[in-house]
Amino acid sequence: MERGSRHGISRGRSDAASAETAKNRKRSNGGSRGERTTIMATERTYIMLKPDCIRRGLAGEVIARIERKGYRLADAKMMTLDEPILREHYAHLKDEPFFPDIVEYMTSGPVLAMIVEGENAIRGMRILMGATRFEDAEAGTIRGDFAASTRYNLIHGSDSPESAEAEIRRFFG
Ligand code: DAT
Ligand code: MG
Repeated sequence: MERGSRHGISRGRSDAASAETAKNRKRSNGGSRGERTTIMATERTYIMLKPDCIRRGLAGEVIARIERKGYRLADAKMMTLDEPILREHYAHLKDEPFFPDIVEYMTSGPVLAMIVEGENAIRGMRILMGATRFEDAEAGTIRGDFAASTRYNLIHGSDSPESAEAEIRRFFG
């Protein structure tokens, strides 16, 4: 019954993600005694509630959505960011004309830095968050429901296994 194609979904994923999946691949004892000893493929992703999310009192709402999805908070801390860490974190945007605005916004108040853990949590959190451009973020997503601006978009989430690892190291060392 268990065919190779079931695991074929890992094709096309990055090596790191595939390795993670292989390491944690679902295992079952066959269930003949009704036991459920399934080990899920887990990932850890870096999630950050941005200053507008904290200021607007939406942290509880957003964390509730994350927890209702079935993900767990593995770690969390309030932080105030400075420009050097933002230059690292948003290195891919440092030449954009709006980069100074991002720095101003992201240093305007505390953020809540979190490690979120769960099955396929990296991609899953990006889906819960919604699209980067606020006009593309669908209703039902965090950004789609609460953000009316691309800059003030409430939440950051790692976009790949590589960035999740680097960002967790950056913020939780
Ligand atoms: P994401 O946060 O969805 O990973 P990103 O990494 O491309 O998106 O950009 C980081 C943040 O920079 C984004 O959350 C908001 C801001 N940003 C991106 N593109 C922007 C734009 N065209 N105008 C204003 N802010 C932008
Ligand atoms: Mg990003």
